[in-house]
Amino acid sequence: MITFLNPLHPGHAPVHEFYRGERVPCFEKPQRVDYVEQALRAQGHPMHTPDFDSTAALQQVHEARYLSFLQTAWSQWLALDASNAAVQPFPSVWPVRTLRSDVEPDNFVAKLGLYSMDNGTPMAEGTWMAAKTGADAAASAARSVAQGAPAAFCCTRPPGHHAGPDFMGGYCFLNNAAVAAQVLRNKGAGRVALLDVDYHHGNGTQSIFYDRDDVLFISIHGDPRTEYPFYLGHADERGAGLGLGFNLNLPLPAGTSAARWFEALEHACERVGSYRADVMVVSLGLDAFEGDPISRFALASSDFTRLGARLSQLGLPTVFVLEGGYAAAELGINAINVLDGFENA
Ligand code: OKP
Ligand code: ZN
Repeated sequence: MITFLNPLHPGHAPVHEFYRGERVPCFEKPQRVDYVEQALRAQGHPMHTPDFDSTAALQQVHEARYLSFLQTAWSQWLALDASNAAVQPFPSVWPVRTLRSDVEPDNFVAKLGLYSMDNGTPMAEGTWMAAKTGADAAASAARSVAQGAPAAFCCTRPPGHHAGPDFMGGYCFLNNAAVAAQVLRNKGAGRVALLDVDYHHGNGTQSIFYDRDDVLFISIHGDPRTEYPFYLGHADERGAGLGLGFNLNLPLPAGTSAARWFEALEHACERVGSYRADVMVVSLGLDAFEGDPISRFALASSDFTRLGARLSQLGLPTVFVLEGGYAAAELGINAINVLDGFENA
């Protein structure tokens, strides 16, 4: 399967995040994509550099003031104090209910809070270029499918599905899957199905497309009553306005078996079929894996082959976009299994 690899992902390498109030090494680390790249190369999968600029699609799925903040965030951080080069910025204050988010403050940390949903999304010097080039990789994969490729894989980090119209969060800055869906629409697809199989609900993607009927969003994920991102992803969120009926959440309890997970996948596939999608984007999180250190589903590596095979039965041109998955050493086999399952079915 044609694969677009983000060559600048190693530039996004923050050192620590917070867990139970303590600093711990980042789960979302460059080795994740290194393992996937090694597995793809070992199988002789063709590997391409991003060759399509995502700027236009980014401006359609994100707000302008958020994009300009993200692009300049590191230089703003350094402008506070040159010694900030050695430390990571974190937000410490947020405009929750009754506070104003329409006025952008001058204070950098206040801006960071305005544009963040959590304090779990550390930045580094190369974050903007890594995220932007990752969005380019997603746009490139979408273009290749729009031009007739049966499927394409965007191999990138940081992930994207928690990033909303004007906020970062959950290790995500730019919503790569939303960019892919938007590029497919821009290139003439009438109806795009966007299926998110990451363990965590794709709140950012849902929010971006919530009032639209041209992109059907479906997500299978850990129940937000107990699982991140907590404040979105319930079954009663069905879309709004024109988009009513075009958002489908299938939350499952932490600890759900693979058998029950595949029942939810069946439900998702039925909806993709009834939507009569022209093309599909898959937010391919690999953290439904039984060995994932921060997630609680139970898919075995062989189940990822079954996932790929089931998706191929939909008969749709498909863009796969890598999202989460933190059992780094197993990401290679699990990613390969999805792609091989899809191609060999
Ligand atoms: C991103 B993706 C613990 C941090 C947990 C949230 C998980 C983000 C998952 N301090 N951070 O959907 O795989
Ligand atoms: Zn996840």
